[in-house]
Amino acid sequence: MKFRKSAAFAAAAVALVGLTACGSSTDDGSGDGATGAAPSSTGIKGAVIGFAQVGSESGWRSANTDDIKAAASKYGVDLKFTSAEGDQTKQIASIKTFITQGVDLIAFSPVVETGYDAVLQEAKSAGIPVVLTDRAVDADPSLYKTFIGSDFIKEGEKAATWAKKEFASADAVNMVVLEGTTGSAPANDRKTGWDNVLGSEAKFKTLASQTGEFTRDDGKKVMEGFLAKYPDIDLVYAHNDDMGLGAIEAIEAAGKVPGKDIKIVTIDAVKAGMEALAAGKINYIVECSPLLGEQLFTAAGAVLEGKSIEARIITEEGEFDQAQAKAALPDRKY
Ligand code: GYE
Repeated sequence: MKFRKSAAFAAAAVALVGLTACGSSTDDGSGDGATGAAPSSTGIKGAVIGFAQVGSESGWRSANTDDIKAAASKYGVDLKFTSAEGDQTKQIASIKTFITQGVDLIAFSPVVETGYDAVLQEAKSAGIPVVLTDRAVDADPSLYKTFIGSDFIKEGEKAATWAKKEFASADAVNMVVLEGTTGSAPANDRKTGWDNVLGSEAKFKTLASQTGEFTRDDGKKVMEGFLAKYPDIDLVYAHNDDMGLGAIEAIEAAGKVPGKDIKIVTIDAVKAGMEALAAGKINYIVECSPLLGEQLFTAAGAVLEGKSIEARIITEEGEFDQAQAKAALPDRKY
């Protein structure tokens, strides 16, 4: 159903101006990728907003949850927050509960891309607007007001562009991939982005690619399996910092030096990831900002005031090597 998602992006290209925080390749290191106008208090103050979170799988997710809760209290939103713990069925059930409760607006970050058509239709029939944050969904774009979040394809492209340069003089690169949650937008798109840049480069050989569920524990376990099977890994591409951090533990336990014997590139730039980068254990991180609270309530406020908003709101994100991580860490917000 890729067609429907591209339709949403095409719509975004011709959408209105005013709320966009368009991606830039530079970053002030503060980790605050969220820009744009502050919410107008008329639409948002006292509004009852249901937010169905993915879960608590990573440092990114914790920062995202904290930011949404903080922004809700800053703007006087009556936030009904649920966490699906990675279970789509549970997430759909809580969206249905929000519909029954008659909340003013529903926001959620879809666990995976598909399977939300019916519940989105239900919200629409009940007259409750929906805003997607962080992750995209493959559904008719008329079923939600906007999708706020990063460009995950671009993130994968940035990671691969670094790898291409880093291994420019190598004849062959043996790579393993720690994928995010299977079927989730960031796992799908970070793979697409990587392949856009390196898919046709024969010298990059993918020895193995497996999900580590975006968690440190699974990243470690999967990496242990890779290390047992392949003695000659040159590069780990981890779809998030937490799995990269798990991989570091596995690599060290195997008597190798992460960042030297085996290079690591990850996505997110949460504090623990940035610390590992500053220590030379991760080699490069592409940023994905979890600070979506301001953008969420700005968009929600506009929707509740009956204003039209952009179909796609993109978050700013940067990239970090070791020196940039060291410079950015003191001001890092998460
Ligand atoms: O990169 C990962 C988290 O959807 C962008 O989910 C988010 C991803 C993030 O678990 O750490």
